[in-house]
Amino acid sequence: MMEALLLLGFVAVVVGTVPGGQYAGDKVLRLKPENEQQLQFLREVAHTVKIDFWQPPSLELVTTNSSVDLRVPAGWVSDIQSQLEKTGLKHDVLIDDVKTVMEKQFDQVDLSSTRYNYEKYHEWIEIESWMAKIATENPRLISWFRIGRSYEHRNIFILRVGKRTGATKPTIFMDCGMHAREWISPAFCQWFVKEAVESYGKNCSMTTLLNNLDFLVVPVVNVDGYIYSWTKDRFWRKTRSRNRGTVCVGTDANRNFNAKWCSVGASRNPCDETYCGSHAESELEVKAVANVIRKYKGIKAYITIHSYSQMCLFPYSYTYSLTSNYKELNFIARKAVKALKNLHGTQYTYGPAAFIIYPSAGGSDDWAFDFGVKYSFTFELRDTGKYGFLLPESQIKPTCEETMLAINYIATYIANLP
Ligand code: 9B3
Ligand code: ZN
Ligand code: ZN
Ligand code: ZN
Repeated sequence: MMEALLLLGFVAVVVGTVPGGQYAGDKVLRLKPENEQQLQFLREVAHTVKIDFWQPPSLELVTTNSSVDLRVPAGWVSDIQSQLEKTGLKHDVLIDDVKTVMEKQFDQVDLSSTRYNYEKYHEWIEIESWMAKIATENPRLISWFRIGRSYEHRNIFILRVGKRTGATKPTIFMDCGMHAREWISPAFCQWFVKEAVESYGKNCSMTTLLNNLDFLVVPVVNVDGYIYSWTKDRFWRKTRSRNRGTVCVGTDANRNFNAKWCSVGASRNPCDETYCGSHAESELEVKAVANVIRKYKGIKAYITIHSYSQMCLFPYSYTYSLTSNYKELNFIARKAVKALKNLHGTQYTYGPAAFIIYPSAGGSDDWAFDFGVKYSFTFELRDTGKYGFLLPESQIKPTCEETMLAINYIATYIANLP
């Protein structure tokens, strides 16, 4: 018995240290519950097994006929698959072995040791020193500030990108990395800043944009979560703040904004992925973003970058009501996804989030909109589930290039407003 325990302990240690080892044999399944009975079955499974909801991020957001992507732990796969058959719940296997795909994620070789490689995913320390470097090397275009501290006392930085003119310019606020596991998001914010400095004075449309607009870019909002997704749990979504009366950690930053907070599509249970927090803006990271938007004069548009699903969303999420400028937002979203598609044919859906994904409150785009930033968008970048959060590095470039076209469309629209 003692030997068995020792062996178990040994296995646990080994599994815990191999990167991705803890996910060996895990599968990602896609299913479509078609009736209440199948939904009930899914609830029971989720109750007994710690399955990881990828899309949507929690059980509460699952409805009949919506598609659900789940990561099922290796030990439960055969059990759950056979139960699914019995219930008549059809499923596709999106990822056959999570560990294998996790390794494939880093499929880009680093050819240059001197230049920052924008086609790779970077850890927080690299991103932090990248910010300092790009800001000091481009003083006429970029300045950086600390906008707050994370729960674990790390600095949250913002880059202001745009030609210094002395006047206050119309400004576009863009944030990335609100959800830890959505790694393509910080990669895009970095790509955007790179494109800005490399194209200024060379590319006509980017030069005009930077002469007439400022961009406020937060490359990683949820710094603690991002680090945790690199070091402990690749599929971590929330912040890393401790909760009272439970061992469950973290709050969903995109349910913690003060927009009909926790009224729908969010959970009061700290153990859930969509936990809305103890109160609106309980998270320092959320407060930091909201404070900038409150205090900074001239913010005309808000853009937040997430993944995955390939969508361009706008308010509202917390209600099925349409905004007063619905027609204009829908027009902009349609044109933005059209521009995006032109490059590699990538298809995006677009519309008010409540209709297009799921109704949920406390989101940053809804809050910014109600605060007065009437051009407010959430992007869900690539892909549609083949790799999900494990989008390979070889897709960073095409993803960022096409997304640039959508952002460029929105920014040009804002610059040309009367
Ligand atoms: C969610 C909300 Cl609450 C919102 N206002 N806009 C977009 C979303 C979708 C993201 C989320 O937080 O679930 C996708 Se990762
Ligand atoms: Zn790196
Ligand atoms: Zn997200
Ligand atoms: Zn997402």
